[in-house]
Amino acid sequence: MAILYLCPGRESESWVAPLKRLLPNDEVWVWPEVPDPAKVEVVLAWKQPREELQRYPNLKLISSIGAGVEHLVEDPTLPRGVPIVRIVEDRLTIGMVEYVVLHVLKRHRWVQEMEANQRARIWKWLPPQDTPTTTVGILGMGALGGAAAAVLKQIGFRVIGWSRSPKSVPGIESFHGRGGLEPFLSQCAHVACLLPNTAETRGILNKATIAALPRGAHVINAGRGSAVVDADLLAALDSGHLSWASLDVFNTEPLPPDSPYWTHPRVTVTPHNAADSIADYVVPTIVENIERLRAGLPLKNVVDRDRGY
Ligand code: NDP
Ligand code: OXD
Repeated sequence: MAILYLCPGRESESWVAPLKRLLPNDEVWVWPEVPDPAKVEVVLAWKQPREELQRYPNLKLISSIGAGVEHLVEDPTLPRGVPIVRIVEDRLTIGMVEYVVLHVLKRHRWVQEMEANQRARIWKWLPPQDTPTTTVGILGMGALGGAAAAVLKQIGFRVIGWSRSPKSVPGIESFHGRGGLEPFLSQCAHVACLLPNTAETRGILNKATIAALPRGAHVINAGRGSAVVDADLLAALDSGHLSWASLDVFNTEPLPPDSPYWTHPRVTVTPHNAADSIADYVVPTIVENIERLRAGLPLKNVVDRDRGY
């Protein structure tokens, strides 16, 4: 079998080395060097060129090398019967939990105000905010959102979650579906968006839904930039309706130099590095799926193409 690493623009060596080590009897090729397309049975893909995946007549498995899969499910030329899997892995999850907790705590403990005061040599006591009565909402209670919710709960916050399907998570009030969105948002002092990029989630943080947040709320987005209508978010920051936005993902990446986010006084920009796929840890999970494929066992972390995630 040949395994093809098809991730244009990403370095390949850290992926190819563990693949070769764990699959010594298989060929591992790095696109665009494909000696025999008919031998390719597994593709590891990230932002692959459209139509490229049609070139492999014996393809049996497509694995994203990240948690997100919009680059795959939105490619209409993808061979229909081939399963798509994605990454759910502890290091990735820990990274996202750290990111969400970091940004919630920075606001909760007035870090931005205190840093500004330090720069101005101002000794100013700021009142502690009460943790158990501060509500953090998680938009997208999946692998990453669910883990962040659990840690925030453990710290002592009141945590609520919103997802597509109803959930029953002890200690976390759950909302679901379009009808549950505004009742959920209306309670959030902080809202962290960890939604995938799908037709249903695009623009979900817009003028109307942002207006449903309490005045002074803090928006965190580490899912996908497409969830946010930028003009509406900026207007809410400028009017004071939102106190801060912590943004790791953007409608255009890299964030263009003229984006108002760069210089906005109440925005924290990070360059889409909330959580990274680290090859040494992710490759074994992909290899497990390859072994399952060979053994005819059910695959793990299968994507539902129609749902889009
Ligand atoms: P999951 O598929 O495990 O979770 C997605 C969650 O979103 C689920 O709870 C799902 O609901 C919910 N959801 C999806 N569509 C809707 C909808 N229309 N309405 C309400 N809820 C919806 O994904 P992960 O947690 O693993 O990852 C989430 C996203 O995080 C990825 O898709 C990726 O875009 C992003 N990401 C960002 C990174 C970064 O560095 N910034 C790194 C890694 C991932 P339900 O549970 O009912 O299915
Ligand atoms: C992912 C990402 O989807 O890094 O894994 O954004």
